[in-house]
Amino acid sequence: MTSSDKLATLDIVLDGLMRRYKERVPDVGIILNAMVRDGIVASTNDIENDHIAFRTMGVQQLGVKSFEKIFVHYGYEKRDHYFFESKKLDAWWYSPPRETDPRIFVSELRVGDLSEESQRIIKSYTDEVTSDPVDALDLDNGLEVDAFLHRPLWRTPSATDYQALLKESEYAAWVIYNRYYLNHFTISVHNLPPGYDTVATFNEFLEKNGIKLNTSGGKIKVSPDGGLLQSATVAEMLNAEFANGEHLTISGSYVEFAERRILPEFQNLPQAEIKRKHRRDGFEAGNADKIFESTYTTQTLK
Ligand code: OOG
Ligand code: NI
Repeated sequence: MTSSDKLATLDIVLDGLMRRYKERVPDVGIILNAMVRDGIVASTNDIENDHIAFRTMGVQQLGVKSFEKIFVHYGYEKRDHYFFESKKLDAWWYSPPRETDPRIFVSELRVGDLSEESQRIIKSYTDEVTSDPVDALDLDNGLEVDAFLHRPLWRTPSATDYQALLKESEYAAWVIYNRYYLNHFTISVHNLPPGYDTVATFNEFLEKNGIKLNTSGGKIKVSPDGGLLQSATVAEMLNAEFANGEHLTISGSYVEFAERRILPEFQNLPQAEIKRKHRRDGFEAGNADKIFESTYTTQTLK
């Protein structure tokens, strides 16, 4: 495959992710439509996707080292590692092959750090996957990869197992049910017109449109260098069907907003010359720690 074929395949995979995510998360349509209605963008195609995020289970045959093979194949490069001690998570971010593609943030539950009981529950599901499922995929077939990302890896969980996991790790419960569904996409606000080009002003627009924001650590999460400002919606609640036809209302996915400020060394460049590479890149552990809570009951039940 040539690299342009790989990029065409990446487009199929990203389109598939966004299509199903929009169906699952009504806030996406509400926000995009309001942006067009208010003339913030001429069309939704003009909205920059800063990054997308996935969650994984850190067991032998799954986790980041399995999942990342998909996007590394399309030209993504693995970058910094982040560690979240109290949430028992590791994460990495990946820089994209094209400036117009989203960055990718992938986290992984440190399953071995959980109680014996939670490990037993998780493994009763993940043990159904006996070898790395990504190795069995034809990564050059975009539709095959799209189908993989939206098909169950293990049996439908029981409501009891979901609730038991929720008590110890809300992240574990989220992944047992939602698997590789897109966790969020992120609107870059810094290239929007004045009045909407900061997280602070964009949050006002969101709240005027009835969108509920994650308040953990404050609505605006700011990196210590001041260059990366983020906010996020509270996850959409789903009426989810569990084993034996039981139903529970659980967290699905959410939407994030990012403002990447121009790096000090490029402060004097004319506005028209500013590209992605002139702005604060990467992620920030302190911000991420709070953004994870967009799917936690401390936010969704408030
Ligand atoms: C990811 C939370 C972190 C960011 O941009 O720092 C994050 C998650 O909720 O899985 O999205
Ligand atoms: Ni994010």
